[in-house]
Amino acid sequence: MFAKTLLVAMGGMALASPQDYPPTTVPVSTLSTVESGVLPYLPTQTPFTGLETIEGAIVYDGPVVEGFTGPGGNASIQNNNPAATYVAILPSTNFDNPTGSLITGSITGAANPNGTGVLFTVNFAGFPSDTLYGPFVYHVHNLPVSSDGNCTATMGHLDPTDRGEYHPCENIAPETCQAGDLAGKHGNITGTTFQVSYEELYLSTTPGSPYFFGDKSVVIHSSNTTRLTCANFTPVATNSTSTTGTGTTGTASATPSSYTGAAVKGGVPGMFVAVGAVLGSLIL
Ligand SMILES: *[C@@H]1O[C@H](CO)[C@@H](O)[C@H](O)[C@H]1NC(C)=O
Ligand SMILES: *[C@@H]1O[C@H](CO)[C@@H](O)[C@H](O)[C@H]1NC(C)=O
Ligand SMILES: *[C@@H]1O[C@H](CO)[C@@H](O)[C@H](O)[C@H]1NC(C)=O
Ligand SMILES: *[C@@H]1O[C@H](CO)[C@@H](O)[C@H](O)[C@H]1NC(C)=O
Ligand SMILES: *[C@@H]1O[C@H](CO)[C@@H](O)[C@H](O)[C@H]1NC(C)=O
Ligand SMILES: *[C@@H]1O[C@H](CO)[C@@H](O)[C@H](O)[C@H]1NC(C)=O
Ligand SMILES: [Cu+2]
Repeated sequence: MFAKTLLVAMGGMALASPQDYPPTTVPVSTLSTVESGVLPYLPTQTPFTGLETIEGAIVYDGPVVEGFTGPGGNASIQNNNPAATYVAILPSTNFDNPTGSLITGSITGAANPNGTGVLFTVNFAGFPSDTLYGPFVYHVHNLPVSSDGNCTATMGHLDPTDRGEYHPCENIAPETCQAGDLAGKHGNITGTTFQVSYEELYLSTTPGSPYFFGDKSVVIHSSNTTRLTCANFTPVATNSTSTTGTGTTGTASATPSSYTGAAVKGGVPGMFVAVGAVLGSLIL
């Protein structure tokens, strides 16, 4: 079932509209084991009677636990990031559009010029009623979107420390959060448009780093975790003299969490290679 997602040519894909995708029905499934990327490790004394998930994401979070981390400990600040910029442009058809409101826009991540972390610029628009469907959340997900635009196939959040998502991210301690949990660290989406810029210290522009986001995707969810739309990050050509954007080959070294209907974690065998292409004269 992973064949489609393992060999995906990323170049220019975010610019192409996926086919008119059949609306998905998103059933709630009960996660009955703690051995999942969603809920990796709980203290043994914690009673666990199962948890409702949609597409592998928790519908109702557990309690905030100050300083909670997964077995990988805290995320580390990403230094020496090479100059590179990646953009994810939302497609012209949303994956799942229960509200009829087309979410558009892009998210751009550029290595901080001093090498520490990534500077993100987020420009999203077209959100439906926040009261009815929000707050909306967005994350970097483990795998790129397949060519049919299926956001479910992006699997779970980029989570190199294996924190899981049961205990919500505390934005005052971003190092404890899933590296890909941008909404958790930098704020949810409320309102019909969303424009924000921030420095994200726990993502990398180094291909092959477990914290590398440039060959992955962004997914936007409604408050019940339904995946509304998604797009791949692709390299943007820059005038940098580094190797940026010249057909960069990104290799994911972390084993992505794998979500089947029941959100059970399994290994995706082998590595996947995403072939990037130069997106010249892209206007942001
Ligand atoms: C992670 O960081 C938090 C907050 O700074 C701290 O309380 C906790 O002890 C750290 N955990 C580990 C495993 O280093
Ligand atoms: C989740 O919310 C969407 C609207 O964002 C709605 O269409 C869908 O039915 C909800 N799913 C469940 C399982 O409640
Ligand atoms: C780089 O700049 C950021 C502020 O944008 C700062 O937080 C960080 O410490 C700086 N890193 C270095 C290595 O100077
Ligand atoms: C989308 O991908 C998921 C996970 O790979 C799969 O279970 C589902 O059937 C796919 N949906 C469609 C409509 O192809
Ligand atoms: C962000 O939105 C999610 C999903 O709607 C919600 O569970 C969470 O409590 C919100 N977080 C904050 C800090 O408001
Ligand atoms: C990049 O190079 C092009 C063509 O050489 C030039 O027009 C443009 O101003 C440069 N952009 C930056 C940010 O230096
Ligand atoms: Cu997500």
